[in-house]
Formats: sequence, C-alpha cells, structure tokens
Amino acid sequence: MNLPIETGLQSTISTAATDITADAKKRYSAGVLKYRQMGYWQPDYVPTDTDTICLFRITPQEGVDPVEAAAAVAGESSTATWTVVWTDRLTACDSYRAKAYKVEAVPGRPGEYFAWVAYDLILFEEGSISNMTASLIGNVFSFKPLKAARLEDIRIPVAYVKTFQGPPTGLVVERERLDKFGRPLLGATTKPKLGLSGRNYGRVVYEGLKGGLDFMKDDENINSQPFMHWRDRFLYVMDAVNKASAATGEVKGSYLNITAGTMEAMYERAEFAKELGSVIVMVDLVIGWTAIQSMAVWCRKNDMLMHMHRAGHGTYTRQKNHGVSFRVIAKWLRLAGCDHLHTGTAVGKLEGDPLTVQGYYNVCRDSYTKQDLPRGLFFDQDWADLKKVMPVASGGIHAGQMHQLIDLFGDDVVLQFGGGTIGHPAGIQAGAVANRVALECMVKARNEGRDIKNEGPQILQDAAKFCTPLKQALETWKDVSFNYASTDSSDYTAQPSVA
Ligand code: RUB
Repeated sequence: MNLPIETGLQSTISTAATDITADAKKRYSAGVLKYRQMGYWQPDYVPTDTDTICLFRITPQEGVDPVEAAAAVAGESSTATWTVVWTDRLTACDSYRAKAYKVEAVPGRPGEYFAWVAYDLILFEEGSISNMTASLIGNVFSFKPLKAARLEDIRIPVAYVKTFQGPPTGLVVERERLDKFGRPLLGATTKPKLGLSGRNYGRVVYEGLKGGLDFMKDDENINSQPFMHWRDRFLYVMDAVNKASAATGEVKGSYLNITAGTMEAMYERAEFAKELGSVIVMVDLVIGWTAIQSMAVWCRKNDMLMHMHRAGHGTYTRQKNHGVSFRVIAKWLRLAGCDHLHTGTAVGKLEGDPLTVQGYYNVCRDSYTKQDLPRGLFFDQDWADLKKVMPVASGGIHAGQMHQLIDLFGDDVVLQFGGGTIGHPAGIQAGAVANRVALECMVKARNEGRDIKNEGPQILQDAAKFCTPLKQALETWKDVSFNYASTDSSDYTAQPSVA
C-alpha cells in the first residue's frame, strides 16, 4: 500500500520534484500519496501556448508545506482525489493532470504564497465558463489543509478564447449605435432602489435623460415586486426614453433589468424590452454563468446591448486572502459576453483602489493586456479580437469628482451618478445638467491640454459660474469622500488612496 514518502511537517519551501509517476507500481498502488508525489508538482514544467495558467494565493494551515498545498490545489482543481485511484490509468492522466510549477512567498504577507498552476486545454469544454469554473474554483476553496485560497489571476489561451462569442455588441459598435463619441457616457441609477410605482419611476427616468444623461438604469434589486410589476416598469421607462429622445434629439436608453427567477421569465422580459424599442437590457451577476451566456446569445441575435451589474461580487472578490479577484471575474465576463460591466470607481463609496481598479478597466478594453504588477495583472492576455467591454464607474460618485474620474478612466467608460443626480437639491433634471456640464467642461479642458488632475476643482468652479445646477451640486457634495483603506490592493506597489 502507498504511504506518503516524506513524513513530518515542513515549514520551508522545498521545491524539489517528488513526482513518482514514472514508477507505475509505486504510483498506482492503492493508498495515499502526497499530491506532489502524484505528479501535481512539476517545477520543470514549461506551460504551453494552449495551457490555461492560474495564479492562486494560498495560505496553508500551520506546518503544511506550501508546495504540497500548491500541488493539492492543482490536483483537486483537475483530476485528483485524496487517495490513489487505479482508474487514472484508463486516461491520459499525465497530460490531464494540472501542474503546479512555481511557488513563491507573497511579499510582505507572511504565511501566504503564490502558486502557479497550468491546465491542459482538453480539461475545459468549449465556450463554457460554468465548466471552467467548476474545475478552477469548484472544490479547492474548501480544502482543509488551506486556511484560505484566492484565484488572483488567469491567463486564458487564445485557443480557448476563440471558443467564446464575447460581448454581443462591443464598445465600438455601441458608440456607433448611440452616435456618441469623444467623451465618457453618462448614466444614473434610479433611486430609491425599491418602492416607486411605475409612473413615478418613469418620471425619474425622463428627468434624468432630458437633463443630459445618455442612460438611466434600473438598480440590481428591482425586478417585479408588488409595488411595481415589471411590465409597468418597462412601459413607463420606455415612454420616458422616447419622450426624452424626441425632446433632445439624442439616442437615449435605460437599462431594463430582466433578472428573474427563471430563464423563461428572463427571455419573456427581454422580448418585451425589444418590442418596446429598448436598445439595452440588464442582468445581475447573481443569475449565474449559464444564464449570463444564454442572455448574451439572445442579445447578439436581437441587436441589444447587455449591461452587467456585478451584484454579489463582493462576497467573493473583496478579501485579499480568499475568493476570486474581480480581475478574473472580469475576464470570464468578457468571454461570457456583456457589453457593459461595473468595474468600480476608486473614488466612490465601494471597495477598490485606483491602480487595482484600472487593472479591471484594462481587462475590459485592451486588445492585448500586458503584465502590469502594480495594477494586479500577472499575465499577458491576448484577447484575439474579442469585442471590448464598456466599463461602468458607479457607486457614490458626484460631479465634483469629474476630473478624477476622467483622469483615472479616460473616455471609454460610463460614469453613473445615482444619488449624485437624483439627490440634487434642485431636482433630477438639474442633477443631470450638473453632471453633463461637468463632463463637457472637463473633456474640453483636457483636450486643450490642461492638467485636469490638479486644475480640475478650479475648472469646475469656473464652469459653475455659468451653470447654477453645477454650482449647487458642488456646494452640496463638496465635503463628501469615502476615504477608507482598501482591502484589495496590489502586492507590488504602495497605493495612494483617492478621497
Ligand atoms: C449606484 C449603486 C449601484 C452600484 C453598484 O448608486 O448603488 O448599485 O453602482 O456598485 P449611487 P458597483 O450612484 O447612488 O451610489 O458599480 O461597484 O458594482
């Protein structure tokens, strides 16, 4: 019977190969071996162009060898179980096994290690994020020898990228359909989140769009509650969109949240949105990977934009030592197919430091993402011409931060001010005017070569002399900041926070 060859606990990294797969008798006799002995640790392995590479942050339990922990992650996220099984020999197990090939201590984080693991292309079904995630984050995060584990980053091979359709419309075509270029798009989330009747909801949407916003947006938790049936919402919202478009001569939209309890209900809601002439529908991340991919296919067939609200992501993305980084979720979502993706604000009410958040934006908008450790990007990623996702900055932002937002994120972004529109002291339309004027004066100043990062407050004050709504917005929210330490910043650079 097999027994683990090395006995005793280790506290240092021993990276020597302990693979005994060459000796079939030793390797495949019944019993228990260490994962590193079973071939899940291969320090000489060189990943191929078609391998998926994952970087895990692991925190082994006291006394657990980090290399064995890395091998266990590779094993449990691919072919292994806790004991030797002879049925391995009925498969091409040497190539099917994921291989942990590098382990390094995380700088400045005692007890944490980075582990690089490579997966053969054959392990994942084409075009299925559900399948890929069932392996990569299926069992390993509950594994007892690990106190914590986090999937920090992933390199997806072009061969696998090409099995996905990606965003139904993409950033470039979105701009063409909306006929809006050279500036960020502007939006607002209708507030309060819950409770408005259809008619009042429609009034909020009209006011926001008429005042100068490009989009209004349903919130993540508005579906079809007793106070407002979804059909009422869609009817009143589209009435508002059409009236505002006619009044302004601009293409307008409002993200109709089609999230529902079943796929059938979501399709029904999407069809109705299309029938009413909406250019966009919205889903929440909580609907799950398969539902997201199905809705993306529907959107592509029906020339619709798909807005993704990342509702729920903080339950697994926020803590630095456990879960899945949002940069990985963003990569999966680009493959799965969404046109808009909430990616954080850096300056607002919700988690995210500036450089880390910029890393998420790059994942959405790059043709080829380069390794960028200060932004948390560990791998080069070739997107193989997959369409680009429009990132969305949303959550606790207001007109007074316009210079910071444009400086951080550039033009290809939707800036969404919910409370920062609807909470304006002179009303919703005034709130929208304030945001549109702040945006346009800042883009103009930037295009004229001014240093908006530093001169931004003065540029806004100058514009406010001729725009009372902007003046009121700046006065109302001037002291508001969410200056808290970030829970998820890069391991490779000091993070300045932005108030
Ligand atoms: C926006 C709001 C949204 C967040 C979600 O309201 O609360 O649900 O954007 O966060 P407001 P994220 O503009 O009034 O803060 O975009 O980070 O997923």
